Amino acid sequence: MAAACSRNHSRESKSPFCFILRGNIMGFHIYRAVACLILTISPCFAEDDHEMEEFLKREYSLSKPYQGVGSLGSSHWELMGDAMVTTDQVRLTPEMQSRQGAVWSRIPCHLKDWEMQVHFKVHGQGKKNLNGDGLAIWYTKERMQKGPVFGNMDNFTGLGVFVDTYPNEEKFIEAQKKRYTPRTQRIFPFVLAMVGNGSISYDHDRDGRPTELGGCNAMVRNLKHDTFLFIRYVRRRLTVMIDIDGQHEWRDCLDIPGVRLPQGYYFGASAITGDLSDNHDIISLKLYQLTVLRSQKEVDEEEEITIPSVDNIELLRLDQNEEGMSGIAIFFTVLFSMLGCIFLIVICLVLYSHWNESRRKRFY
Ligand SMILES: *[C@@H]1O[C@H](CO)[C@@H](O)[C@H](O)[C@H]1NC(C)=O
Ligand SMILES: *[C@@H]1O[C@H](CO)[C@@H](O)[C@H](O)[C@H]1NC(C)=O
Ligand SMILES: [Ca+2]
Repeated sequence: MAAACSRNHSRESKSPFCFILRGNIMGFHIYRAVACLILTISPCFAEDDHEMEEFLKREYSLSKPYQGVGSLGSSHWELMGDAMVTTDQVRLTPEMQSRQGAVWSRIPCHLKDWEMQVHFKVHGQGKKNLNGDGLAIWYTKERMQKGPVFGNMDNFTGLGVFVDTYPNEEKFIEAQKKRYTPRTQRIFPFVLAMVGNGSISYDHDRDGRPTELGGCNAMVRNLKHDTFLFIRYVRRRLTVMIDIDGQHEWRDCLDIPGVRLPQGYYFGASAITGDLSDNHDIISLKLYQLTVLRSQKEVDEEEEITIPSVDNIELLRLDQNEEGMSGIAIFFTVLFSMLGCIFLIVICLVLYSHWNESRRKRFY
């Protein structure tokens, strides 16, 4: 299993794919790790083990000193709305009411497999839940549009990953003097991913729950250390991880197969404030190209993708509504079925040796 961890990464110590051995909390991975132990075969890790090489693509990356960003024509990135560049960051919104700002790549991205590392910072005076509204990272067909979805248009086409810092739904229900049940309660800030096809609306009042692919909570505000978001798209698998504890460790946030995203979309980042506000800063966006082996069939299939979609989206929703089995529950289910199997095997062996012995006795 250690092999899964020693995969060469072209950059420092941040290897997000060491997460399984670092005790991940997501049930699926526990299950996978256990399955690997049981079967003691390596194909489990085949997918992650694919020799992947990474190359930083400067044309899709944004980093200090942000040379030419916001000036006409000379940079790969364009600013919009209230966004502005300083020496240390691209500030999407300042800590003021009713602002929105964005930074968009000028060049459509035709890479098949990529990962985006987002170094960001959300900070302000507001005490807990007296701040808003959050920021978003985009890979969409449209660019440079203003709107209500973290400063971008609604009914967007493509992928949005949101760092939502204000619990609209909870506040709305509280305002109606209804109780907010703990079962559905979420801790904010919350990271959430959504895929739009041009006619799916983001439900702002419900913090996007009806259309989410998954997410996780992430206490990202007012931290002294650096905070990162990691979005990986490889062979239609969308993985989002966060590194917000200052430990240089990636924590799993969501991992969804069957996400179909066309090529040639634009990367961007946007943020919005309302009655409540925060500074929403992007320190860097680093895009890595990944080279992955794929069959001709896969290549052909990918070329057919023209509208973003997610396979089995209904099942995904169903899963989330039922809250599913927790990681622990799955772990114990697997553990006990394993013990059950071993028990059976032992009984069989005992019976067999018994039978063997009595047969020998008969023989002599
Ligand atoms: C977009 O997705 C919705 C919901 O999944 C679906 O009803 C609609 O037909 C899709 N639109 C397009 C253009 O594919
Ligand atoms: C978004 O799409 C929905 C459903 O297709 C539609 O009702 C709504 O008017 C659209 N909103 C915008 C801003 O285009
Ligand atoms: Ca919200």
